[in-house]
Amino acid sequence: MTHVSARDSGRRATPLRLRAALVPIATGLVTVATTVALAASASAGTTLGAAAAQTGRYFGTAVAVNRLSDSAYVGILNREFTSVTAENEMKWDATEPSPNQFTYASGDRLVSHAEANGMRVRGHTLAWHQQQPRWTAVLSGTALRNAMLNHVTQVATHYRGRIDAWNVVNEAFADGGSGGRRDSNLQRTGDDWIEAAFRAARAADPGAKLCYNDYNTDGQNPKSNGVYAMVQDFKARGVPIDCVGFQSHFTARSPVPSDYQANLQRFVDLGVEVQITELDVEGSGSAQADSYARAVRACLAVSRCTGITVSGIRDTDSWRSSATPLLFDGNGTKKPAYTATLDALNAGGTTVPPTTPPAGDGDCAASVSVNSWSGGFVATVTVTAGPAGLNGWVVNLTLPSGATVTNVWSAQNTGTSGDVSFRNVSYNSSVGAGAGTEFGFQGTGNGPTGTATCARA
Ligand code: 9MR
Repeated sequence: MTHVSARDSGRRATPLRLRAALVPIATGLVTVATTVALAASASAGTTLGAAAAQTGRYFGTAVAVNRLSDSAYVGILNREFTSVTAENEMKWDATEPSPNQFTYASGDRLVSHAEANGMRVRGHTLAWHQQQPRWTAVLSGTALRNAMLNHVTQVATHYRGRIDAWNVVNEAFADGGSGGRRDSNLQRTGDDWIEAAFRAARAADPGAKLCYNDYNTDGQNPKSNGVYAMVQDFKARGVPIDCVGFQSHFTARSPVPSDYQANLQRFVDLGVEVQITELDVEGSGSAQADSYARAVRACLAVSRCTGITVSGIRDTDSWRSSATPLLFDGNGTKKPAYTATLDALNAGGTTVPPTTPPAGDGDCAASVSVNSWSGGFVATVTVTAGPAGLNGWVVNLTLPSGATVTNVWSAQNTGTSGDVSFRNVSYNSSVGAGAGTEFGFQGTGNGPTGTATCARA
């Protein structure tokens, strides 16, 4: 049994709202890119989300789900932001309070809110040494490794098709000069725990971008060098990693590093996307505003720095509220840091490429299971819809030479050898957001082993 999965590479490169507006007038990805560039020079965005969208980026915030009943909070959230990250609600302690007993109510509430408002979701976080449920404390070795992998699989499967990017592993590197891994119960299960988590996440949700996320990695230093070496190694060995998140918690003692942009760029040069994931800046007034602007400019100068997330909305929402680190004060009034951020976004920068290979994801994902015998095979293909759902889909794959399709069910094929495409039939054209449908085919020769792509049709 081989398992092949792949994603179309166009989807959330451009934020949903902007994409919806562009689709009717754009005939191809190149046209989309041109249109975005023109939009950037034609008018300034009046919200953070709209301003970031001009260069194909999202602007997100961490959300505490219990604040979704605060209308002032939700008003700012819906007006300004195009992506959300659960502040605590998708962590291991929140989602699996007892072994193999999962509670998704709070996380689901956030994902539904995001979908209803055209926002993307960054999942946070599948495997972390902190905020683990109490029951993991007595586990070690294989038992802990298996518990972690089950957690990753269950949670990523639950949210399959609804997550733009997962922070699969959070904060696994040590502070200080070693450049090595942090000691933790997960680390003590073996150095390969991180790649095992990434492989499990990919199998569970092939449409989500998979990221490593950490703090104090914003500039080039021993810790970020350690993460860099890991990403380089993962890329060389085919471990699925698509992105690196830079938390970017800045204080007077730990300001925006002068080589921030260069550091983001060196990771991009390894073939991953980067994102700023928990941006906040201790302080006030113009000093704080300048730091925000510098951080935004660094991301916008890196074409595959695809989005920025701040650590909350109002200073009073921050888990370190005494540092007044956010863009809105406790009354929801825009601070100088807000204006500096908006201005920096409107000043433009590189445009995010509309396709983000190799880690992009599509309106849908196709994963193929192949059962082979000598001389023939049966392939079962699962089509999973993205957050917008589907009303028609097409899956393309390539058969190895000598293979021929002899029989197809629940889809209509064009071609029987080489490049073959499979379209929905009438009863399975409509697939709800995050839901899946299956079709299959039988053939002579060897079954497909390469990537299968799925697209809206
Ligand atoms: O914002 C989170 C706060 O509400 C929690 O009390 C805290 C507990 O560890 O975690 C905060 O978020 C962390 C994030 O998940 C990862 N990066 C560092 C943040 C502070 O630890």
